[in-house]
Amino acid sequence: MVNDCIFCKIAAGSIPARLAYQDDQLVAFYDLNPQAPTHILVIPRRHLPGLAEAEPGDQALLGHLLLVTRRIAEQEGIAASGFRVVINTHADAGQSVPHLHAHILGGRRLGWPPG
Ligand code: DGP
Repeated sequence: MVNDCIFCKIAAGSIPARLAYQDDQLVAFYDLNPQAPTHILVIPRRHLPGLAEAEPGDQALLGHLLLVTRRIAEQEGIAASGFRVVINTHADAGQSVPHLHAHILGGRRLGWPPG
């Protein structure tokens, strides 16, 4: 837990969020500023600043996270119609919260390439 990290606080339950999924390693919650009809963030409970800071020892966690995004897409009813998983990493990608998070986006046709 990093004291000034908003996502650590959401994982700990000290900042409220509408949860979509949780287990012993991950928490998923609806994005405050949704960019699609379904927009959910999946984070590890343990503070990890981002994908660029992940290490070989995080392999199982990252694999679990990816499979959970699919599970949540199924739960939300967007697995068949299509969904996108995005991990913004560092400034050029627009990462604004330095705690690893995967966006799950769906429920409409998503443009490509992204802006
Ligand atoms: P990124 O730009 O990839 O770092 O995405 C950060 C996302 O986090 C952004 O879409 C808005 C969301 N967000 C930021 N603060 C909060 C919060 O307190 N609650 C929720 N539910 N989402 C938040």
